[in-house]
Amino acid sequence: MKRLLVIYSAVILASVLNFLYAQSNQNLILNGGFESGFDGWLPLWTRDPNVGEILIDITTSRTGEKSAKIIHKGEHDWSLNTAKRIPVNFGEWFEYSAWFKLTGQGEAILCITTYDSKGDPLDWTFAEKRTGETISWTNLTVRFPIPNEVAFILPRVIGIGPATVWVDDVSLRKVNTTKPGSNIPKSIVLENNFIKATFETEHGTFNVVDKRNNHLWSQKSISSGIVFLDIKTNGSNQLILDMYHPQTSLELEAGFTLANDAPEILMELHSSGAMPELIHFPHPFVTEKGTYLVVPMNEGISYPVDDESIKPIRLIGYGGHGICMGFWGVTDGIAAQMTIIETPDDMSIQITRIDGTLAIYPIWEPQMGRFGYTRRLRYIFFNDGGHVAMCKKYREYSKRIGLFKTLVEKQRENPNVDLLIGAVNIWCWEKDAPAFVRQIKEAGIDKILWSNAQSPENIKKLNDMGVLTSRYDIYQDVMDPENFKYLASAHRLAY
Ligand SMILES: [Ca+2]
Repeated sequence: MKRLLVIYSAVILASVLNFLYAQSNQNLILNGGFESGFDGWLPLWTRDPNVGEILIDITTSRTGEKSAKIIHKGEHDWSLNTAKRIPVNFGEWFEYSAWFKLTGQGEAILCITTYDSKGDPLDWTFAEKRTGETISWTNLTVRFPIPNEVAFILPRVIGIGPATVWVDDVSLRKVNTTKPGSNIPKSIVLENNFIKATFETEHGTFNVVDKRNNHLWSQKSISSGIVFLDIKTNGSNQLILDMYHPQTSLELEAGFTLANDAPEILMELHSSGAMPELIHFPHPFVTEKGTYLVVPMNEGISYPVDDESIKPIRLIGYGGHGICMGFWGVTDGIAAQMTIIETPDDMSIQITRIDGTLAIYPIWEPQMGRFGYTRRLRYIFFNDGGHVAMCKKYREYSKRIGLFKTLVEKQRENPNVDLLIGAVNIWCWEKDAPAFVRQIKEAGIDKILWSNAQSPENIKKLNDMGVLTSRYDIYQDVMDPENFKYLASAHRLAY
């Protein structure tokens, strides 16, 4: 399902959330319970031909006597649309709800398609919520405000993959609200001796000028689904955004604080409550051709941002096969922008492509199903030093949080660390490792880390030759085997 880029304008609501649970109005969906057959609904659409059918099931219902039953055998998506687009106004709030039963591998998704005043679609799957297989009738409800530029909405039930899905009691109700409040400025400026950061309230993006070299760092909005409710300042150096995330029904507050005496902005994201979906925020800084990303994946990788062979990828912030240190950055070799992830435990970074060049933004994940603790990022701007300046900055930060330990300090505890410094890391399945290492040494390589398993006799021979021997052990799967059934996959043996 392709999601169209939607740009939300800021909405001020004088009293943000007291209306959410206010008395609901009438159901705007005709025949949401399918008691009159398919009155008010369009025929089922499927992406692949001849893979889906829909019927009224008179043996299964949540209320009344009937429900809609969709039998879909295709791998791709299907859609059941209401027949009429509903005219809406900027700032109005709605509650959209339906009940589902589902068997099979696929998913059912409650969502809204938004349209502008010309009738052109803006977002095919705004305010979506989804379910996989259910045990009994399951409710999906989403509450959302109408973003600026949206003139019509079309409530839909869609799905993806093979499944049998029953739908009943679909309702869309306008929620009583207070009207949007006074206007907010188009932009808000945070400025110190180093940088001038202008927050554009229309798109929710920063333009940051580094005053030392006049370099402009601009963010571009992604389709995050987040709606801004209120934007205010706290003193001259802090910007506070009140936001709403329809997919999770979470209220969010983001604070951006400019440092007094450094080219740095601290972002803090607060919320509380259950977090059933990921949150994509804030927007990425776009990159320019000729620059390169700096990503601490494994030993560290830099990606030319205009290299088309590099595919978008999501990297976890908290473990192997993700990033090994909590930061990312971009540089032209001199000027640089770096983001230190001060809370990397429940998040990922997404490398994406915007207007042809690579860029990175954060994705926040739940902490045991909830938003949990305050999430923090620190933007840092360099006028010189490129990726080396970034690394030095991270070194300074790692000292502050107690992660820093030099090789000299490690060597005091384990003299073999000396063998590691400057060593090649050999991964090799050669059975006669000593003979192979002898050849490597004859070729002029003195320092060797041998990483693959060998017999005890061979290990001793390697050690006697001055080779550091080790093996790749991971401990993430050391657990009661009874718990394996709760995991998607598990390594049975450390290797
Ligand atoms: Ca019904």
